Amino acid sequence: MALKGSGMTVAAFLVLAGLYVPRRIAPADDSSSQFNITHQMVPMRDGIRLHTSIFVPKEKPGPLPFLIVRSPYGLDDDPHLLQLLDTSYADLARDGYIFVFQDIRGRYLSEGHFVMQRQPCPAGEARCVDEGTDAYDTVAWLLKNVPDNNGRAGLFGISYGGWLTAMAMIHPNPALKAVSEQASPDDMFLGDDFHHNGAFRLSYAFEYAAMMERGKTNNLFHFTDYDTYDWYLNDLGPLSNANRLYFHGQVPSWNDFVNHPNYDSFWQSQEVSHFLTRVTVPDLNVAGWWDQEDFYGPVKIFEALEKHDVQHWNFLVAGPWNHGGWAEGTGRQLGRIDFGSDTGEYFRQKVQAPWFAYWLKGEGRLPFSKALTFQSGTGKWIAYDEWPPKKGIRERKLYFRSGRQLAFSPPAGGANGFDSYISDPAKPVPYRHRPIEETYGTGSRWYTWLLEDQRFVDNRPDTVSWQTPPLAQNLAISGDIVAHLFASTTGTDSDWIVKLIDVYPDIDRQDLSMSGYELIIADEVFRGRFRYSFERPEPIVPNKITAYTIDLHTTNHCFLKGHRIMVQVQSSWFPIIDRNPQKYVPNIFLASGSDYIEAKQRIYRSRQFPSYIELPVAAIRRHLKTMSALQGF
Ligand code: PG9
Repeated sequence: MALKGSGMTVAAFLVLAGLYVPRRIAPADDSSSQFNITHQMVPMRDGIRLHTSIFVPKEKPGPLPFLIVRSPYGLDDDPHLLQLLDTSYADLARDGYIFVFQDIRGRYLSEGHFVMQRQPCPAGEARCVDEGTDAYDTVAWLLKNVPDNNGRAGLFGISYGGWLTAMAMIHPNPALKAVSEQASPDDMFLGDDFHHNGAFRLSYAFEYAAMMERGKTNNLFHFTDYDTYDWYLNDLGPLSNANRLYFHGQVPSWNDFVNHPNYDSFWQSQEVSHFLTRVTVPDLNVAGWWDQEDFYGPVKIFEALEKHDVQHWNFLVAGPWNHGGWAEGTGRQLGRIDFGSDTGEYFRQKVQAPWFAYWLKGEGRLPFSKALTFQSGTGKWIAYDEWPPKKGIRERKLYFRSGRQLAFSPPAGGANGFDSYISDPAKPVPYRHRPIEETYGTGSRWYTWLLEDQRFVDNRPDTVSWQTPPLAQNLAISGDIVAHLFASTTGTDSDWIVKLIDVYPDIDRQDLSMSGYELIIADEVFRGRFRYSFERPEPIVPNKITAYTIDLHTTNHCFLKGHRIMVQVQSSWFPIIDRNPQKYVPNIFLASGSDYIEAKQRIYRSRQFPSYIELPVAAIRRHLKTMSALQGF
């Protein structure tokens, strides 16, 4: 089935994003392929053997470098791998590499036991194995056993594959000469797949744990409702029902979620960036502005490495993509949004392929020097010498004002300036248009939900919106966005969801069907109990005006003349985020139905309590060069 605008099949997308529901296909006809394919069980240092497929190009004269992809989602399907080499990896294949695809420990055809994001070995434990040692041993084996290699290896992957790449960087095999971490999670409590700011990513975490930990191959959960909004609300109900009715303690990650509701050492010790205290190998970090799974991760990993980048080996590319969207299709369109050029093809041809060729073959030159980000709105690739950029950026505060307006001048009114709504956990705000198909199910619209038109909620009684008048001129933001809310609730816990939105003109002459479209540019949820500390949550004092600082992350976007800037606030985003009971309980995973109560929310916009969004407004800057200027494209 084609995903709108990209022409990619869901199955192909799942492989690239790392997630692949295996299909049985007839074996590859080797004779017609451009590769000699062999399958090996490669031994690791503890004797466990990993299933590894090696594709040596028939027509490319060696010696060649290796390009390795490691995955938990099943790399045992040669026709499919050949299809990838013809599409996603076509530019790399054209340059000539020995491609290596490996099932990780405990998954698909590999031996051993799978552990969700197996932790790196403690220093000095010689017998310990982890994903880094497995990558190390794989490179060593390949160098010795595959003829006509040039002694260099590269490793790359998306999401889980990106995380495996990051793990391999901690103590890399000396022959590992370049890696590309793409959409790796960094911190599963603060910003990636399983939680955001302590708010639990219910539908994702539930379905992912069920898929990964009930067998050696992907095993989708069997829903009894097509619209999982209904299922999570009525069949599951409070989170305490998950083990009682469905998992029965047999899904290890679910037990971890229940046993670690706060940011304790379990989560802290998994944070990827704290392992990255050296840049051991050149790394191309890749992120998508509309990544529905792991946007926080690649940016944090880039930032962590940046502190140690003495050799100038750390790079960032961010573009108008969803999770893994740079890897297949043209990348011109995502959901309803047309970005004006083939951004995915551009990345694969002009960035990824030359970048690997430079490090692994010593050919050509680097396509950019530090960060390359796509500015949505204007549709331009811009090269920067740092990210977030500082030169030419002015931090400006966009204030919530009366009459549901936003303005760059602060409100003048007294303490009573606020807007309010009722948040009722019995009727949570859907995070995307219903029906909400299961995440990785047939026909799922999961992949583009962050680009859905937000008009579907802006007239709900439990959502509040403020907006500017139509802009008199373009306004570009490049860098980090932060929401500062002053809010109160009648409850003792609350979620605050903030969305920064680009509202298209009331009548859009360029494309009438886009008139009034409300496109999310930045967004985040914050679970109120963690406002002072993620380690030690505290109840909110009912009706007390409380300050919240919510990181809306980083982007490069131009609000065009005639568009408006909008901010929406709501207190539920269901079922991607579990319902906050709104009554403080020590552990929401153990809450019962009666703990879920209605609350009256107020968002203040007065002189004393001015809620605002901090925006990195970019001046028109002469020192910046677009990619076309840099490369003469
Ligand atoms: N987002 C997926 C994931 C990565 C790492 C851990 C858990 C889930 C993925 O697409 O691989």
